[in-house]
Amino acid sequence: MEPHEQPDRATRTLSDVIRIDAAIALVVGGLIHLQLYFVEGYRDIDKIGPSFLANVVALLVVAGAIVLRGDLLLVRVAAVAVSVGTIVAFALTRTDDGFLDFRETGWNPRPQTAIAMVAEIVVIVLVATSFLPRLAWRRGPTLGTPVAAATLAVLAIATVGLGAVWAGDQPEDVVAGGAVAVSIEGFAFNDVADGDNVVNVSVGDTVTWTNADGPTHNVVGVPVFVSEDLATGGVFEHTFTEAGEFAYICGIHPQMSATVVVE
Ligand SMILES: [Cu+2]
Repeated sequence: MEPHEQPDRATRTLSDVIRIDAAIALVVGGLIHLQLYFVEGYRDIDKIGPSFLANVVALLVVAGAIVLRGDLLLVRVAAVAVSVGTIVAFALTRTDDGFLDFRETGWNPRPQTAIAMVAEIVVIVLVATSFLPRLAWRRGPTLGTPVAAATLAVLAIATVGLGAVWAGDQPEDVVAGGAVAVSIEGFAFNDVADGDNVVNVSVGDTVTWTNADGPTHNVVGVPVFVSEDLATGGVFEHTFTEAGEFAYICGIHPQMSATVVVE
């Protein structure tokens, strides 16, 4: 094709489809964070909760900007920056230092983490195609006002609607059993009796941990007691046969720490 020749209709349509898909991928990434915030209890975590909301807002604003003015370099750079930032934040939470005092391991929470990461990578790849001359994003007319308005309306309704549904869909309180019960809730270990993260028991007592959170947690008190991964409602028990102070953490979120004191 000659440099001055206009892209044919099929190529222009493809470029518009890619552009809308990039906006949808951005919104998917935002919805994942919105769901984690409301349903999975991330709103209870200092700094991470607000940062999830900030991420949702950033992804939505950029998605809207891409639909309306994806021709602007600034908008496309912002889309890539937000996606790369999300991936970097994910990676930092997997390091020993964590991110915003928060650590998480592996691909937890599943499957949201994997979906969000795929969405961010899809955004970066799709936006990158807009730098190819043939697939350049233009300011109309093929992506006209009706298409842009309809796309934005669908994305906005999906976000507000799902947000409203999720805001009302709190994890139900799980009543833990056992003589001494610890509820894992709000990314913390809470003695059911007094809410404290230290439980006092006598030798021979059994402590029962119940995961009342959305995300998976576990109980790691090496070498005395180690649980499997506990999904919501999952229960772990351990009977303490020796006196002592036993510190433990969640192996998935190592900032979650607590102690069992056996007398
Ligand atoms: Cu945990």
